[in-house]
Amino acid sequence: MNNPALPRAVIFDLDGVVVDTAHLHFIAWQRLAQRIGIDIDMAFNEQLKGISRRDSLAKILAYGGMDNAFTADEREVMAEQKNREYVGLLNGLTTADILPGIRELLRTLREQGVLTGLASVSQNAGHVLSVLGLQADFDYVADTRHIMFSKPDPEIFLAVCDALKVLPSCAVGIEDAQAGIDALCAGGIFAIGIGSTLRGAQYRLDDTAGLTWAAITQQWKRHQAGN
Ligand code: B16
Ligand code: MG
Repeated sequence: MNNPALPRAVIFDLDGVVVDTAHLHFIAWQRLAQRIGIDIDMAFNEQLKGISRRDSLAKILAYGGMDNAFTADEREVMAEQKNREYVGLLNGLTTADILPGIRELLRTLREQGVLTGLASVSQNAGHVLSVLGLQADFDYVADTRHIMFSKPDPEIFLAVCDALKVLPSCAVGIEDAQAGIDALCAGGIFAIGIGSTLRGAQYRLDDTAGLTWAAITQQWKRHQAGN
């Protein structure tokens, strides 16, 4: 099937695309890592973006040479501690933390009749959306309980396409994580990357401020034309 002249759906990542929570995940992981003697910095944190809680902890332990230092039960406790820390940091979250241009883009997508989906691997996604009052802005929010594989596997994005009844080739996905861009590409979804270091996206922006429907459709058309 040929791709439509305009995208039929836009699928958003949450942390780092809709809301400025990516640094809160980092702070919570950094505190946990410090307690067990592992130093992580923001460059390392890039590897944790879009990665599930359990897989993030595994990456941190491997980075600190502690792959085999803890039992499965101890890892569960550590992941739970990180989550408590993160949820505590979310107490300070307000609508001012919605990233620039996102509210306007969501409004325009509604006006244009373009479907909206959320593909976050965060188990706190529902809570964050409700704090921000954004629940009604999404036609479908991925249910992480039914997602088996973490990004860069395309499963979560394909599940959202399925629920919205839109072919992957008719959708756009917006991501701030390399794992997320890789997942979109693997799923055959037009990838928009937010961040200066991302590779492989069809369109890349340094931040969300320029993320307008006009810019998205312009890039979509350019891509369809093969430019
Ligand atoms: P939680 P996204 C991801 O959300 C974050 O990027 C990642 O840092 C975090 O570890 C993951 O959610 C799991 O979050 O511990 O709250 O379940 O970027 O997919 O919206
Ligand atoms: Mg993200």
